[in-house]
Amino acid sequence: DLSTFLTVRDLERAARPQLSPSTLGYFLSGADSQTTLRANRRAFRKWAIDYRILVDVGRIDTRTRLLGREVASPILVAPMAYHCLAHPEGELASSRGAAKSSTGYVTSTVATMPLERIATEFDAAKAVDAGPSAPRWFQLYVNKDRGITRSLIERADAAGYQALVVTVDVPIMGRRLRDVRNAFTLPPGMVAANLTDVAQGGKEAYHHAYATGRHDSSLTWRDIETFRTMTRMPILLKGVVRGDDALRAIDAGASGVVVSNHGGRQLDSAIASLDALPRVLEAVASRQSAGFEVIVDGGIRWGTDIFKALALGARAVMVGRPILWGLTLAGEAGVARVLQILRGELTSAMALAGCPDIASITRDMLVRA
Ligand code: HOC
Repeated sequence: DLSTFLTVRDLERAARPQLSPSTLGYFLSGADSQTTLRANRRAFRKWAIDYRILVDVGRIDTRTRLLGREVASPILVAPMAYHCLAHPEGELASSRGAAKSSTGYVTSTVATMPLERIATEFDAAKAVDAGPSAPRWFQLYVNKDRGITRSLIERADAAGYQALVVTVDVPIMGRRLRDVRNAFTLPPGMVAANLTDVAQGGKEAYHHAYATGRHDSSLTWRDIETFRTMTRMPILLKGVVRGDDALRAIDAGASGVVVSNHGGRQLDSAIASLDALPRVLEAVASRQSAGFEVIVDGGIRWGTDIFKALALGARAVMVGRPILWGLTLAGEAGVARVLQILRGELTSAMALAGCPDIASITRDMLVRA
């Protein structure tokens, strides 16, 4: 009975023993000493909510706008690899869980289901919901063979994805010690379904083979400008932590950035994403680039974390590992439960803080803890 899980932590506690040590290690790990992994969580504790009293909160409205469209809430499912490690239906189940919760979903290049099937599943599940639209975006890893990259972009375009999220914090793979020690690999028969260019299987994890073989470490700003000319989809850069890089993203034609350090899985000792958010916003504001979206991910585990990110100025948040815990426990329904918990907690936080809508979650709602 999923209603007995009251918090994301409850789901995590129950999901962990269901996974093999190798998969659990892959999902949980940060890079090296995991300093950034921990810093992402700690950053939220540095802020306290300076609540208002005697505001009419009889109706709480979590709707907001994202890339010019109304969305039901400022929550998106982050792109994550290999959902079939958590549940046999993999991304088909997670995308249905998101769609039925009217929550935006970002399909990973290294999904274990074809991006077209994920799109169809998401749209079919969404059709039963009468609420505002939930976006469906595609995350891109760039291949050395730009023909393959072009084909991925064209497939995402053709499948009706509404934005391209280019990951820019993986010039090389971060070293996750548990993965090295466990010789992490995909089980026989499981593949990165959208990357049929590289022989898969064998004893080395696909993504290591991909990272050392086909993944392009020479990606630069010029490539982002090129991608801009290749698709109708707006482009967001994921993995930005510096103000000057956010400004360059605007110059390169991006429509937004995801302030992120890849869940602490890439550069260990990188700045926590929530700590990076204010300076990115400040830089973007200096350019007065209306409509440029700033999203944040990394360490979101409570509705109050979402509240804090929004108060600092983020347009929306991406949620990663909690989705995998829900998926592990109960597939689509588990993902929906995670999103219900987070949205419920956000709604409660808004009521208790005297913020009936997203626009009222302003910077003055936070003080240093
Ligand atoms: C470099 C090509 O996002 C993770 C994944 C990494 C997938 C890398 C694939 O494990 O954080």
